[in-house]
Order: sequence, then C-alpha cells, then structure tokens
Amino acid sequence: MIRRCFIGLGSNLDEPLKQVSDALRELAQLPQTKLLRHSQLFRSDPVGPAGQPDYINAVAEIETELTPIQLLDQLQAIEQAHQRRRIVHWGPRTLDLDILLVDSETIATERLKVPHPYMHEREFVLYPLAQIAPDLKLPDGRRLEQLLEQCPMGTLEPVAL
Ligand code: A4P
Ligand code: MG
Repeated sequence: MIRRCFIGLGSNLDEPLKQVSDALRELAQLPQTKLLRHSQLFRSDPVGPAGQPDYINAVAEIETELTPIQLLDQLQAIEQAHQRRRIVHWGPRTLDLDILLVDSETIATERLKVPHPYMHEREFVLYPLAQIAPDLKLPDGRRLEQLLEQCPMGTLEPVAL
C-alpha cells in the first residue's frame, strides 16, 4: 500500500539551512519512498521558549510504502544522524522531523499522533504546505485555505538561496 505523507522539517542549530537541505536529500533516499516535492525554505522567530536562534522550516511531500511507524523510525534515525540533542521541550534542535499528515488517516497512539497536533496553528507549517498543496484538506474536513486565514504569517519569510 502506498501512502502520501507530508513531513515538516525544522532546525535552529548548527547551520540550520544546511541541516534542512541535507534532510530533504535524505528523505529522497529513504527505502520504498519517493520525494514528490518540497516547499521553499522559510525563516521565522522561534515559537516557544524565547532566547533561542531563528528557525529554518520546510515541508516535503512523499509517497511511501513504509507503514507510519516504519516511517517514524526512519525519520528518527535521520534526526539521530544529525546529532539532535533532546534537551528542552520546544527548545533548540539541530533537526526536527514531524509527520504532519498520512493520506487522510487519523492516528492516535502513544508514539504517533497524526495529523500532527499543532500543525493547524503553526505558520511555519501551513505556509510552506500551501506552496506545495494549496487544495489540501485535513482528515476532519477543514481546508488549508481556512486555516491560513486564521494564522497570520508573523515573522515567517521565504529564504532566498
Ligand atoms: N510523535 C507523536 N506524533 C508525532 C508525529 N506526528 N511526528 C512523538 C513525529 N513525532 C511524533 O518528539 C517527541 C515524540 O513525539 C517522538 O518520540 C514521537 O514518538 P520530539 O520531536 O522529540 O519532541 P519535541 O520536538 O520536543 O516536542 P514536539 O511537540 O514535537 O515539538 P514540535 O511540535 O516539534 O515543536 N518555532 C519555529 N519557528 N519553527 C519550528 O520548527 N519547532 C518547535 C518544536 C518549537 N518552535 C518552533 C519550531
Ligand atoms: Mg517533533
């Protein structure tokens, strides 16, 4: 079975632009997986604890034969390879890979919650997502367009590379 998934990428430590660009290449190399497209890279102020560096974020769309848990395992292996330091919740990180959506499935287990619980209110997820999937709907029927209306861009800006 092939599933279409959206992955959120974020980094604010150790050359965030390189962390996210490298991670996009690594997504493309996952087994049984095809990288279909990805957004531009975006810069924004941190959401959460203040005093941490700016973030770089992007969203990627993939097609995969991996199960959602297998995909999570693979993403966590990539995070580990980027020497992610898990210190503070919502704190600085070298690389954060979130599964945003898996087709129109809803998953509510201890290890995996899909849609990602905060995606609908985060400008650094919604605007990159809109670049690659403007007509997207969440499993609960809400349209991306609607969510964007309630989510100002704030400090988010595309990075010119
Ligand atoms: N997990 C459950 N559901 C998922 C999912 N859909 N995708 C579990 C990925 N993982 C999922 O993750 C903890 C556990 O969540 C995993 O072991 C997995 O089993 P984590 O990434 O270590 O935890 P965390 O990052 O400390 O917390 P959380 O809630 O994931 O933080 P977020 O939501 O990732 O937010 N500001 C800007 N501007 N840009 C950012 O990217 N990111 C954060 C982190 C805060 N502020 C930010 C940004
Ligand atoms: Mg996370």
